Amino acid sequence: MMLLIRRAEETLQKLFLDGKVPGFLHLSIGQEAVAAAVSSCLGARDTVSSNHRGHGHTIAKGVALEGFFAEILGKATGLCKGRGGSMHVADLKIGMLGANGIVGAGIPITTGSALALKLQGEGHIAAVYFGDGALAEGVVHECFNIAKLWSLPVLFVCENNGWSEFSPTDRQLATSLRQMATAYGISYDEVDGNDARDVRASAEAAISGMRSEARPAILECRTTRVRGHFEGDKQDYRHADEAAEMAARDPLLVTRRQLKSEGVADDWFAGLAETVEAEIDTALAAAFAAPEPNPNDILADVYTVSGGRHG
Ligand SMILES: Cc1ncc(C[n+]2csc(CCOP(=O)(O)OP(=O)(O)O)c2C)c(N)n1
Repeated sequence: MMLLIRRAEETLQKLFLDGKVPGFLHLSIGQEAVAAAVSSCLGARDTVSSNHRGHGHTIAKGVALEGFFAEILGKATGLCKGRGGSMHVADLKIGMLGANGIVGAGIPITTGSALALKLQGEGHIAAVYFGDGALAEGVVHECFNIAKLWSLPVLFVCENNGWSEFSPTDRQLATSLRQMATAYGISYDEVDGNDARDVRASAEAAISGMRSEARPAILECRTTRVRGHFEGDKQDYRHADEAAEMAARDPLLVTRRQLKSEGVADDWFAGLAETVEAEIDTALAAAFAAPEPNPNDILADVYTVSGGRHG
């Protein structure tokens, strides 16, 4: 899964350079272990939502790659008819409530979903991925409060990569997520977000508890944003030695080292790379072959303030 996410994003990166991707592109390269490990603990009826760096979360939840690429390329067959693009991919069929360009906005959506899942009483949970930049948003506090007060099964997954656009976290946050968790009485764990096994062990423990007894949990994953805030960001605000540190902590290499030490052969990795490549090639070819949206449909699914509906 981590390799699929990495290769899908590297593919998008090239397409963006060729001018084939409309809008902005925020890549999650270096953060793949969080999405892959958390999603490996989720079932089809569990829900997730995400932020502007959401490709990995969407792919890990099980999106059909063809519709995913078509969406980002703005095609009519995209999961949101090509209207959302990279920052707003949603697919309710798989429980993906949406990526979101507004920092922190996925958090109340997911908390609401957790309330619905609790009322259904079938043990499903909701998970939300957000960055450390969201921690200074007021809505985070409101959701921590209500999730604790109403015992909602929501897993708050913070991908703490130390950056919020071009500012380090400590320039904008007066406290820490650990202290916030203590203040709200929500169970909390901090893991190495670049070690998929570490993330999975913690997510699994939290989620299994949440299924039997609805309650919130917070998981803080220390991770690395390898690319700039968006594609094209020159990153001249970063120290040169950060790149070497990030390379050593690459989550794909961490997992590869773990598997190799357990005897997994090089051939297996080569076979996996081929399978992933073929999957991406097939999906991308279909997305490119898909039709552009019809301009006559521009008002379809648009709601007006007067309550009328076009289309
Ligand atoms: C409410 C709101 N404020 C500001 C912005 C502009 N903005 C976009 S991304 C971002 C920083 C996000 O940092 P973080 O949440 O840590 O995620 P990361 O990019 O590090 O993955 C900001 C401030 C926004 N999109 N929404």
